[in-house]
Amino acid sequence: AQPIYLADYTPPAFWVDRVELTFRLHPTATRVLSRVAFRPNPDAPGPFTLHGQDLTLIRATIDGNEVTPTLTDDGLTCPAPDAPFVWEAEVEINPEANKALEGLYMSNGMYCTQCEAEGFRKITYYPDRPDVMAPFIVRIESDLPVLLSNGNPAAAGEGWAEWDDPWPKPAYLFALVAGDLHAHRDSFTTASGKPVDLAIWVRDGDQDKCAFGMAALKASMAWDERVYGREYDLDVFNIVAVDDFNAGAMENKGLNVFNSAAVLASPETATDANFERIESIIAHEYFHNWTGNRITCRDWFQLCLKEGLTVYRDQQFTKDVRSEPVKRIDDVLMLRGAQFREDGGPLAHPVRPESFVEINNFYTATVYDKGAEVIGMLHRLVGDATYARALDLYFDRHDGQACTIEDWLKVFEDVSGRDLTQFKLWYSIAGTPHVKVTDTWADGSYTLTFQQSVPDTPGQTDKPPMVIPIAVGLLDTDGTEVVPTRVLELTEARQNFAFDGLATRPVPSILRGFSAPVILEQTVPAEHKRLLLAHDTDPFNRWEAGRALARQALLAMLTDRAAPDPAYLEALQALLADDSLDPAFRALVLRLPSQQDLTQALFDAGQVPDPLAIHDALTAMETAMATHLQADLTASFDAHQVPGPYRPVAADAGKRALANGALALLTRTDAGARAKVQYSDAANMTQQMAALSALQRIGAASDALEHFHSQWQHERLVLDKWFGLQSSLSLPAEAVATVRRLTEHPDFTWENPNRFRAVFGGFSSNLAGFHDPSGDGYALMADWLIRLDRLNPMTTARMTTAFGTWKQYDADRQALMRDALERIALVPVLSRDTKEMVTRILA
Ligand code: DPP
Ligand code: ZN
Repeated sequence: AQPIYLADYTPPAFWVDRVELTFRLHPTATRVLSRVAFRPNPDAPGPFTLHGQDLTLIRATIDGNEVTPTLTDDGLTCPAPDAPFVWEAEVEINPEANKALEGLYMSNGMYCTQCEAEGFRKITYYPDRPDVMAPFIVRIESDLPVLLSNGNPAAAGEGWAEWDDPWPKPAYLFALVAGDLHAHRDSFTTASGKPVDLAIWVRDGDQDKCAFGMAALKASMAWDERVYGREYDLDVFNIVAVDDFNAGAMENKGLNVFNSAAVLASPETATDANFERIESIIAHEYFHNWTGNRITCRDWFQLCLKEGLTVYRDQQFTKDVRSEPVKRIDDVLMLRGAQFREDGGPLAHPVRPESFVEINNFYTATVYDKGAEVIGMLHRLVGDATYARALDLYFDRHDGQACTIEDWLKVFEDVSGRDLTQFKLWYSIAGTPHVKVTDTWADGSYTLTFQQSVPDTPGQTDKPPMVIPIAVGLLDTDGTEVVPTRVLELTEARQNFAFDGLATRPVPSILRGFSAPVILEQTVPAEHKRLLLAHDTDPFNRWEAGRALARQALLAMLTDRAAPDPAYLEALQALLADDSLDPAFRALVLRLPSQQDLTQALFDAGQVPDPLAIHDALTAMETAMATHLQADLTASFDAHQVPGPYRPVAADAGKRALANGALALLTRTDAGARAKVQYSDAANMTQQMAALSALQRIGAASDALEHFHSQWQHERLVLDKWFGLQSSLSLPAEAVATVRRLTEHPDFTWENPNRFRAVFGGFSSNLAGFHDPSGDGYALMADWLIRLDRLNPMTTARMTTAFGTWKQYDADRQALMRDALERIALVPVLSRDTKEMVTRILA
């Protein structure tokens, strides 16, 4: 397959004015009738071509006259008038055979679609590109009781229903659902007084898991009105939960389709973390109605235009409804864990990629999360008022259009008067910038010197300096803030910033709030880290200082066989007992860097990470924490039990997070005594899972696991947790055997992406298990990726990232991983998706 280049973009040769579709649903032989009004584009004349894939063409007409199109590799072409005309076609498709879960497919007897990015071409012949936007009218014929599509309900009768979506949309936002579904209903009145009927559609038995999602939807609708001035624009908003889904959720106009794991929740079956994730995904998909649907992407290279902005908006929403500092820390953990890792390896690519073979491979942490960081920096640089004016202008100027990053930046330039040429590099330069900082003190003047550089990435070397907003504050050595936060704009390769009029040499707090997605290199004495941990007014940097102390202590254990640093333990002790601090924040401070973080830290320090040694160091540190902080952890555990009925609110969740963080540590030295009690007493999934995880981490969970399986064997989402917990937390020596055993379990329904990801996503996060020196973990993963690729290329390709850091390891492991990757690459009928990924990883 040939790559496609951003530079080759040409507008469509034909526009579409109107689409009418009729679906005669049948599990193995669905007929799709299309009637599409085309109009030649005078600005880009060219042949009439339509995309199509896995379709059986029954007949086609142009203006009522039968035509015989020429079928091509990716669709068809046909002579067409040089004037507006109506194309009609009838095709047959087989939803039941569609296990790739793109296009129209079946999941537990229900029909469902997924069209982003290029799934619509598996439904009918059409210009399946986002810059072709049109209103859709859809008729569904089926005996199933619930028949849904985009837009407003138009008419319905026995065995049919019609839907009318007046807002022009690209084909990737098309959706159809048909099934025996039950509605959880509510309503919302928009700011201008328009009523909207809301429904979450689920399978029988899931009705009790919708209330939280519905509340989140209403909160999102109100928030988007209040903060961005954006009202909803249809009479109905439907959400459907589907069990078989490749991603989290999809923002189809008026008919969002959700992975059931991303919407269904009850206190008994979902954890605090699940509730929070559901809230943010509901918000994300709802916010797409304006940032994605009303204003969409011109081409798939512009994916970050909608995704970066919508992630940024859902992050803002969560900060508003929960805790701002805690959300910022969570997001940075995510960014460093996934995006920095991607940016530092063979899969690095710019926020706006310039070429791809398969677009599905670019729904990445870089496009989404670094894309959101770039918008955060822009917001920080121009300030709140200008940001708000720029967004208003964006919505005014581009409503109904398919846009580019150039359009997006132009509204900021027009509103702020700034030249954003250098800032735009954030969209085209891959790799995480390194910012080295040094300081000097002379005559009451304190100077910070920054040096920036961006490492080489595949296809990119010798990178120019970027615009990097660096939020800085200064403390004195008693911990009093002497200079409040100020945003320095680093634009040169090397730049000084002076602070005058200080009485004594200050302690700097740099990159407050993680004001830019960069790797900060600074030599900070341990006593300054402790000072910042105790006193910084910026909660992010407070946490960051604790994190740095933990990392330093762990690296000393790994490289110098040092004992766990008592000064670190003391600093933690003070923090644990500080009841003025949000328990959720304390829970985050208590959490050690992950195996992934330490792997990266060792690699950055020029060493070869040993997964087993990293696992052992973390265990030793946790044991030391449990021993030295036993009284404090016990007090925290006791003081943060939440009595009464479970509520998924941030305040309660924070207390549970702190108590359960303490529990995990205490379990290291009490042989699981507390965790076993909590497991038996647990009245909600948060408490039950926390206890089970703590037991699994010390290898003492077998009884509880058996109990858990029998309790929850009929709740598929809970069963995913049972699989995931074992693959991700099994002790290193047992992990490969455990995963193999899980794949032989009768409940391992591997064609279901959630179940597959629970086992193999969990396994790939269990670094000491996955990187077993025998290479058995790699071989097992490769076997299953090869197997899944025949059915589901999208999920397979994403899971190949388990091998994405192979070059960081020792020669033996590298050779074993390369073998596994080459074995995948050599499969004769490998999908384009997986082929592109393994080729990039191996390059
Ligand atoms: N467009 C979707 C989302 O990010 C991807 N499935 O919301
Ligand atoms: Zn999105």
